[in-house]
Amino acid sequence: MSFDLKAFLAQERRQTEIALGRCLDHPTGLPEWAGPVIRHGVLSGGKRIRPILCVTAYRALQPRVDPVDRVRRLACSLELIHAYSLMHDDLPCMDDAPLRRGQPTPHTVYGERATQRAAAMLIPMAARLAWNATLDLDHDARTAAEVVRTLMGGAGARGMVGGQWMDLASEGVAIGEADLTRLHSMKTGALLTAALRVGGLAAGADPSRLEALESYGRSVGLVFQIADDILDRTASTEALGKKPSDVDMEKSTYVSLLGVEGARARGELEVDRALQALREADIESAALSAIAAYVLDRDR
Ligand code: GRG
Repeated sequence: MSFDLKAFLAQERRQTEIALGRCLDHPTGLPEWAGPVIRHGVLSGGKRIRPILCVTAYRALQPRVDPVDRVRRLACSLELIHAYSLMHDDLPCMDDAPLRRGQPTPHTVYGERATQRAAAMLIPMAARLAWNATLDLDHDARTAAEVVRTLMGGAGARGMVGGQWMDLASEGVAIGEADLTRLHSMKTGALLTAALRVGGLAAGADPSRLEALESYGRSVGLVFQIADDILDRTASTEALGKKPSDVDMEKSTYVSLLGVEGARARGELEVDRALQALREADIESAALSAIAAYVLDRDR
């Protein structure tokens, strides 16, 4: 029987959004003004691919249905980090983007200062959520600490923030494929990889399976960026829900280095690597396999 990825993703996205809404219902210690800004940044659409990967990795190793809502709560911590990064990335001092997902970006509605600050509040909120949700899954403090370390590692200077820094530093500079891959492995790949590892840790995976999930994540992260570069060159503003930006910013991309066909071939190679990592660790998951291919073929 073939796997209906479209239905799976739609269902997972709905469940993730319900869980995200609950996480934001009673945030502790937030000033009142920050609530609407955070809700706008976190709840206005998106593919929710990071929490979906986290829950899907968990299910691949631990098919017990019972605690899936608690795993989903844990998975929301990844989306909070992702949301903060997009809120900052769209600010006038960065990409200066008025639109994301076809909707006005938070700073165009609430102003720059409020958006900067509210987005920063999402970082400790995500760490606290990851800690509490891991303990709620009956793991001990050691595992909870490892989950938080994984999340913050993916988000930090050796992960997403470091990659963003490299990206800013390379604007207007021609960089080769090796540097481009390093940059994106950090900027986009590290948080995706963290999502898989967090799912694996929640499922109590052994080190070899954790490594396989991370290897899958690294490959899917690259595929994700390659697809982004292809879409940036080939898709319309309406289809993307934002203005394509790479050419304006004079950035090296997989498409500028390899052409659309070459970039696609590179993406296909990486999809194969992702699937091989799962096979070698005996991780059978129709969903993870289908997601790897979808990430390359997505249209937004
Ligand atoms: C100032 C150095 C510095 C860092 C601040 C802004 C920031 C932290 C990091 C930005 C990281 C960034 C923009 C990564 C790009 C990730 C990416 C591919 C975003 C698009 O993700 P999708 O396609 O978005 O999953 P949706 O809309 O589906 O949620």
